[in-house]
Amino acid sequence: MASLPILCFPDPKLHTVAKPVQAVDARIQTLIANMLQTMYEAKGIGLAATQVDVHERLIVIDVSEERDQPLVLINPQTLWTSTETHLNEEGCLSVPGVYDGVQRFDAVTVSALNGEGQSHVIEADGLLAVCIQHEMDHLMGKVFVEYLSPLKRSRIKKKMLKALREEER
Ligand code: K2U
Ligand code: ZN
Repeated sequence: MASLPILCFPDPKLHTVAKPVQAVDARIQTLIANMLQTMYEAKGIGLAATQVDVHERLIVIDVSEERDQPLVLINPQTLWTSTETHLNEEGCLSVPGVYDGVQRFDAVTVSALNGEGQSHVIEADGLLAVCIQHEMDHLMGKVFVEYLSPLKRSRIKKKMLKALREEER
């Protein structure tokens, strides 16, 4: 297993629309293992393949307290969303140090393949529902800062580019 580098906003590669996974084969299963290691090491609760510069529809999530209940969603499709929504404070491994409110559906139902290629349906609410929506946005090339005002987004972009320049010095 290996930890993978995570793309940071405003890297344009984060805006790539992911393609469907064609086969849940050994390559994908290795990628799943590496994404889970990357997510746990970064203390995240979700990670989309887009964030590790692989543009296929694959998400890993673990919202459990003990960090021992990984969820794999391959080619996820939204089947249902609640009418109710709430504003939730979000962060993102691709935008470190930035947290802000995003309006999300309270509950969602999605279908996906698991790591063995079997189809499953997930009925999610609470933090899992928020995380699924956040990760599925990544697969569509959308980063949560795009829900914020242009002024906030511009300030975040400046902050991330400054941090990148300082890192490269
Ligand atoms: O996609 C990601 O970057 C992972 C997110 C998932 C998430 C975002 C918002 C709401 C729920 C889940 C991160 O795991 S959120 C927590 C976080 C953020 C920054 C750094 C470490 C952990
Ligand atoms: Zn994110």
